Amino acid sequence: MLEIETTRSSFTYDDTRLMALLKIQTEMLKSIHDFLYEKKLVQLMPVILSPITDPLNHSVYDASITYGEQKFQLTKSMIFHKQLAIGATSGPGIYIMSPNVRLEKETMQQSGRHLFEFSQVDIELRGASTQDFMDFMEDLIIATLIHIKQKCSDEVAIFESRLKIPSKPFRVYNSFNLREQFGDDFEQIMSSTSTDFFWIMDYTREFYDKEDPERKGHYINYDLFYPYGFNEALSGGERDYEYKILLRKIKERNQDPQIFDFYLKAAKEGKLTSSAGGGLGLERFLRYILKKSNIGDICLFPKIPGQKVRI
Ligand code: ASN
Repeated sequence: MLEIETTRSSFTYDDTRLMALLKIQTEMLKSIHDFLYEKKLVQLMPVILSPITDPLNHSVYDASITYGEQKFQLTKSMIFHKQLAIGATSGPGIYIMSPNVRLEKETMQQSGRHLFEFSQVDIELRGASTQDFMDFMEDLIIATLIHIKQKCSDEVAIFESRLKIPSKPFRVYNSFNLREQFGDDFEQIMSSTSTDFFWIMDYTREFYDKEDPERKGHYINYDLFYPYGFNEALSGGERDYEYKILLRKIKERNQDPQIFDFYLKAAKEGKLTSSAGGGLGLERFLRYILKKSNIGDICLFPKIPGQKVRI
């Protein structure tokens, strides 16, 4: 018997449940890899330390270290590496099984879906539009759920979860309209009242997401949501990649362009290109598959904000 103390409660797995969990996780990862392989995407190794990382759209504690003369950030997402890699390679796209560290505020403990160390499959498609990427991800989600249903029905049953295979296309909403209708908690309200996956478009976000050239203050981006209250699955967008636009947006956010010098130099030299992408949280996908309200219950070694880590 292996006992794993997780978040709010002390959840104990016996061997059967732990092995079932890990088998489902293994098949989930295999299915994602197989799907991306079939689509001829190439895989990059993860970057864990970098002079720059995703500035994110919400505030987290600093996670930087100094090595020699240089300061590094622990990766919050590999967005800049994805853009540089897409600019430097050919083919339809790239992906990374990317470990990310985001030192979330303690209040995030209540969400049931936040880890301060987690992994996402981070994907970027060359020259893709929003529609291309959404279509691609819907196929990936459906293929993976079908695969798990075929390979792991006994294991899924142990968790008393039922897997419904969604059909395409998923419904699409606009964040401004939803906020007007439901207030600031619109994502949770929508997710809790939905029985199918859905997209929300047009979030005011980081400088690398593409601003709509025809509608100032609007963005060509998206989040994917789980039904039954499981909330956010993925965020991403089409990208801005032109030097002047990136520089303007960095300055508008009072960020220091100097910090992004290498990335901006690449943009100035025309080495970035048009793409769309996003990151699907892997622990969150597994949590949804097993319908666990607490993400700590599907991780062997969870890092829950505000909770002491034992190993
Ligand atoms: N991976 C996301 C993207 O591609 C960014 C993120 O995780 N914040 O847009």
